[in-house]
Amino acid sequence: MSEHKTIDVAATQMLDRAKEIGFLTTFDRAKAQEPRCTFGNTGICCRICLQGPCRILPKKPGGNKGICGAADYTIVARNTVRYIAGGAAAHSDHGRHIAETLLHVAEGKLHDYKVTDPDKLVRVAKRIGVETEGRDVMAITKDVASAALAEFGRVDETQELTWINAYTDEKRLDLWRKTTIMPSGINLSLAQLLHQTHVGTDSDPVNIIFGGLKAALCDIDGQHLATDLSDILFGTGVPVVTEANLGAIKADKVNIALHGHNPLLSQMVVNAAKEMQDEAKAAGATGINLVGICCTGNEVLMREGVAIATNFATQELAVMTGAMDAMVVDVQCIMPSLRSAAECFHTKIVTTMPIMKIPGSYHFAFDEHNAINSAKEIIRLAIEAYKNRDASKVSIPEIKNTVVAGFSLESILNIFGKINPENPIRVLVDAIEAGEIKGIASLIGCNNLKGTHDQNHTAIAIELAKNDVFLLAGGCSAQAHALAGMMNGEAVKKYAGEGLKKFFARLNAAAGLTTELPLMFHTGSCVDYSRQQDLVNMLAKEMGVENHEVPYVVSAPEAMSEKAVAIGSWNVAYGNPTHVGVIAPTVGSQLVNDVVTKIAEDVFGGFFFWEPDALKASERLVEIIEERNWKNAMRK
Ligand code: NFS
Ligand code: SF4
Repeated sequence: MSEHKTIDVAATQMLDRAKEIGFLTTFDRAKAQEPRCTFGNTGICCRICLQGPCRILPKKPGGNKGICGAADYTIVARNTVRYIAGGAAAHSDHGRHIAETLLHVAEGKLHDYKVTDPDKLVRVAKRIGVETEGRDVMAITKDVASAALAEFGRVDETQELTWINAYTDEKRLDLWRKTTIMPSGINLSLAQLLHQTHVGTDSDPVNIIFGGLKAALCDIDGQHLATDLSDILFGTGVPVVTEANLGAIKADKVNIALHGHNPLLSQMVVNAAKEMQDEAKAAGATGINLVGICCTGNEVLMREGVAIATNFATQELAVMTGAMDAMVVDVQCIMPSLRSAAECFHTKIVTTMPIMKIPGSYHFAFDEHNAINSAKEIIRLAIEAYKNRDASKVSIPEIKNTVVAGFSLESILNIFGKINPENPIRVLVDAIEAGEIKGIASLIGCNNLKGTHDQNHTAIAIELAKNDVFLLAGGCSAQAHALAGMMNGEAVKKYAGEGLKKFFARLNAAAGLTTELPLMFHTGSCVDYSRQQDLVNMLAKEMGVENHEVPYVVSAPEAMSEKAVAIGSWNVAYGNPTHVGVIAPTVGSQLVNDVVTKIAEDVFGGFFFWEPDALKASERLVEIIEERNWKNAMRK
């Protein structure tokens, strides 16, 4: 529909605006990268040592291997698992930061953070085996935070990670033990994987992939503790109504975008903003308006109802509105080009973390010991910037959609519990067994400009909904649905199949919310995907089947980041069929590609498949769900 490769109308308007002012966006840069190098695209380029880059040139004598003798399968396997290492490092380091903060709260060293959800604290403590009876909140907090931190430094290989052990069923754990992918410590596994893939260490592709899966289990472990501890610190999400798209940026307010991933800072900005409306008014605005981008946006959406401005691929376009006064960023998925985008306007890009700086942008070292004051100073920077805003340059697309979000596992079960208080998860199982819904799909992952921005996210959601698949969503995928107006009750009427509509009608009648439930339940940021897996684990138990028998699929139509590779990989290890909408750089080795798309199913029950076509992908996803249902019926 547009030369711009996005389905988002607001984004299209802003891309025209970028063109007018001569700013080259990520969409232009994506075009400039074409055509891609086939070696890199298929994964057969190795740069692991300084003799490289080595490419696989099968027709040249001596060219069918790297200089060291590494074959295509070794090169492809090593490249793939190094993505996992990067992703798991990012997720778990985020988790470690939260754990450290929680420990410091327990030790009385931090005053701007507190235990907001003591019930969750107790639930998590019980789950991981921390004594709760007769103990005070801070003592429990200290033990829970210490248990989380212990996940990182553990080097005793006779021990196992606490979190995945506590949340995963015994059969699956045994399978991981048997396949030697059960990790002991996060740092250890990640270091071992880098060692394993060093020049001249492992050349066995299957062994390398198993090393990668071990790291992927560290990823879910780090994710799970990040979610649990964030909920303890900031509260567990409950359904909220808000809005999404660039129209959520307000011309008459000081606009601050919260972008990145870590709620430690963004939550403080939310808290501080509540107290600082008058300062914004004194500067001539009508108040402060916060909007979210990427997963920090999802964090404050879940807990505070902060509106979504946009998702990953269109982050520069929030600046193009000319009304963004400051963009406060922490870590991950923040485009370095934001600074040049900001230079066209008055916008301040504020980096806040010691490991994330952008040359030429403003760095404000965030200090947890002085968190609220740090957040206030950042807001003051935005208010100052607002004073320099050029009204003639402001053009905000008048596009925004209603969003119903905030579906933590607790809030999902709470809704089901309105129908079946004794056994909430039974509600979902009954709906599956009655054929009202076919199964469940999680729509996850990033934006990837190898395709059209947001197109496949929405197309797949529509197809699955039509086929009565109950949808969960997270990360930038959830934001795609929110931006497109699909995360509300209207979308159920428009897109859900008859069975799914009936299911929603029953839920709506019981839920007692002031709004209708949305077409997909937004479980939060990518670091929160353990909420989805926990639901699947509960389903398996209630259905009396194993994880890989649950009618459940995962789809990441625009997977992009290393984190996405790690997430996809633990999904496969859990037994989940995982669709990826871009052709993965494993295709350069038939062997490795077969291992992850076929053999994985024999071992774990989960597997990857690559399918850039939304309709074909949806058909396959529905088929997989139906096949699992059919097998479950046969077993009875
Ligand atoms: Ni997930 Fe969230 Fe978005 Fe991808 Fe990046 S923000 S952590 S990695 S791009 S979904
Ligand atoms: Fe080439 Fe081997 Fe070095 Fe890779 S590790 S760059 S294949 S010599």
